Amino acid sequence: MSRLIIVSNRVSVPDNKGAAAAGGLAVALQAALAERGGVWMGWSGKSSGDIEPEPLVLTQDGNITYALTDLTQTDVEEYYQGFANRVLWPICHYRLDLAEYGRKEMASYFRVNRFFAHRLAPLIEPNDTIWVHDYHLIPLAAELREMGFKNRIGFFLHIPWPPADVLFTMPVHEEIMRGLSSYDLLGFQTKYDLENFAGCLKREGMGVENSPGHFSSHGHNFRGGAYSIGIETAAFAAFARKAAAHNMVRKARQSIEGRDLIIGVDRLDYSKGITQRIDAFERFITNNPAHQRRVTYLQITPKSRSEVPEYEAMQHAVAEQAGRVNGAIGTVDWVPIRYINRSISRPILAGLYRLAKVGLVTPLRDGMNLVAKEYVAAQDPDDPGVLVLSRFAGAARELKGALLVNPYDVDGTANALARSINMPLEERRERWRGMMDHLLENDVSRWCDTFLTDLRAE
Ligand code: ADQ
Repeated sequence: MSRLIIVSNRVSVPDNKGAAAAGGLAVALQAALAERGGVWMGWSGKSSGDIEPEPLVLTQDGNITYALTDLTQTDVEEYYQGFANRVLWPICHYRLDLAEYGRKEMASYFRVNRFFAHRLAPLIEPNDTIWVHDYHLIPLAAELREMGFKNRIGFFLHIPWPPADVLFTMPVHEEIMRGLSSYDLLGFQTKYDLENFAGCLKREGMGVENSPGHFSSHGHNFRGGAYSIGIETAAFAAFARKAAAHNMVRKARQSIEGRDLIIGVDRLDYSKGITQRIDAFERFITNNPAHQRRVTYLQITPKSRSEVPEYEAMQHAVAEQAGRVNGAIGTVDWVPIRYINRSISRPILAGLYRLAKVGLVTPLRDGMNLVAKEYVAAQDPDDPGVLVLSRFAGAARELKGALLVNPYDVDGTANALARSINMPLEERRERWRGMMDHLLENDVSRWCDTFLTDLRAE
């Protein structure tokens, strides 16, 4: 079996907290690396200021080498905060209004990808399989090909791929499409994303689809497929079963005092639909006064990308909105919304999901959304809660037992909340069982194996 090289913007270097601290994706990739031996390369998250970063810092753990590089402050601002997070992220989430395109950010994006390729090159052996992750590193394969590497190189996109009319608003869309054409296999979360990609290739004759999933473009033949990412279902369910004993979970149970719990868990990001969700919760209470004082909505939202202005503005907006709604519908003995800005360990998160009668997952657009899957995996089989899920999350293609909602439709989401709180046990069990069986079968290890098997196939 050939060695594996994984390249992603950020790298999950194991620490002494062990697997419980890492998310399912990190655990699955580490397992794939441990099985085959190999390298995981990426950005350290640190800036080298205005001097050229030092050589890669290598850390050996068994047969895995972790290889980290710093980036100059200019590249942190222009490549990461700039092009990746203020151009590609909003465009891939259909937010043209938020895209801040600039030539120097674009130049930095391509420059950092070339820099990554040059740093990685000495570690690559002829038979290695290379797997590149996510929108930060689209041009990496083209850079490696330019340097003469003939290895099999695959790419997985964790976020949505937009239709041509959206993508083409980005002035460098053709370079981005050319970058994708240098891979052997492109993985998308859903077949809708794959169809959008095929549409982008065909629209202005940049490429052709020779047969389903087989493309030619910019002088290369390559394949594309839908590989829906999963979670570590069985391990997460085990966390949830054991979590009742955790102090924090016990306290949470006491504090809801027999009320029904609705839970939302998201990074603070405009794609997650948090403000629309708070509106829907308020509407649910005003339309259903019988539920006043009988439910608590817990929204757990760690800050993210605070250095990007749109995210900073959102921190204030969401906190203010939660405060306003609490003021408007709360009573002296009832705080309707508990809003927490902290990261929570996975075992405790699993316990909180299990306490909740409703998992409210309503992104405006999401590649997959693992919270939806985690919520399902954490439920008590005898008394499972109900997943209310946005139809615009990739997970909606798989989780057929969820109540699907349009997050832009505040009344519709409020009605789904009412329906889920009142759903009979039998229906809850039936909806949950189908989803859980699906998640047990299609877990993150299977996703990883399937992608790598297809990447290695000629
Ligand atoms: P994200 O946009 O980060 O991922 P998501 O899939 O929901 O979105 O994953 C978030 C992860 O962070 C989950 O595992 C969740 O448990 C964790 N998390 C969120 N809030 C937390 C908190 N307060 N404390 C601890 N953990 C918390 C991107 C894409 C998604 C895609 C994933 C994986 O945007 O669409 O599903 O990659 O491919």
